[in-house]
Amino acid sequence: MIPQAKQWLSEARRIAVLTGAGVSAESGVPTFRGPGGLWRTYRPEELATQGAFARDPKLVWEWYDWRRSLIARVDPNPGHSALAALEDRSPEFTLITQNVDGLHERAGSRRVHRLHGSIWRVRCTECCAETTDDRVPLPEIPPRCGCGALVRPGVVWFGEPLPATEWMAAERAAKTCDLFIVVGTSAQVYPAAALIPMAAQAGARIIEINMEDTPLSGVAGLSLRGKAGEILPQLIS
Ligand code: BV8
Ligand code: ZN
Repeated sequence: MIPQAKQWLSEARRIAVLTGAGVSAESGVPTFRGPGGLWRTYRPEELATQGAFARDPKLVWEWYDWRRSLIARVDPNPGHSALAALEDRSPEFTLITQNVDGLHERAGSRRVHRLHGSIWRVRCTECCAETTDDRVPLPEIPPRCGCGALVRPGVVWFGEPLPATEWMAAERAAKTCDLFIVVGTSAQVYPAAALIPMAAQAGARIIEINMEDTPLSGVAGLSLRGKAGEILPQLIS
């Protein structure tokens, strides 16, 4: 399967990649739905919402502060680096990520479309000022804006629309690429997962890299079972 995937890679002119939490797993960042992905007894769908934040901003920020402190201690893994190397040598390359950890950027990826925002951005709930705040741990929880109001994490919560420019760029890449590589996502969160059938519909070849089957594995022409940090470097070697 690897030789076939390498062949597709060499023939591709326009490459798009969609990543999920699985590409950061080997860096030590727990995934959302896999083992160790849970935090205390909560599920992401219970905490990553406006309702949870309105009810208990302190609890939601404790979760984000825990994740931020963990992410600050880890490094990009060979999977992130392989994608950065692939960008450097491909004429047209678009990286679309659902991750908010910033590890693609730290690995050297330049054109990254972050569909779900960034855990390092914070936005004021009153004056909407958005800034980068990468202090770990946060000096006060929940953190406040200079105007005195609460700030929220600069991520897209369940029930919230994705940033329009990022989504449009992702759609355009899915519709125009000739190779779409899906790495480390359970393909359960929409509209991000819709990019996969969208690319297939537009005639792109689909390669899925995952430890296990996903609901959209059937759409992939090639499914490479294994760790992203091991498979991606093989693909670009
Ligand atoms: C919206 C940011 C509308 C926050 C996140 C019912 C049916 C269908 C859809 C819905 C529904 N009910 C509600 C919806 C919509 C909802 C949704 O999709 N829900 C799902 C749960 C059913 N979507 C939304 O709400 C979206 N917004 O629809 O708005 C709208 C429109 C207009 C106007 C107003 C409103 C917003 C979705 C974004 C939510 N925010 N994150 C934060 O991070 O705190 S989503 C969250 O899940 C993360 O971003 C994460 O990236 C994402 C997806 O998870 P994965 O990345 O796939 O991670 P997961 O753990 O699931 O899987 C890991 C995979 O890696 C596994 O497959 C595993 O096998 C693999 N793996 C593990 N290790 C490795 C590996 N693979 C390779 N190598 C390894 N080493
Ligand atoms: Zn403010």
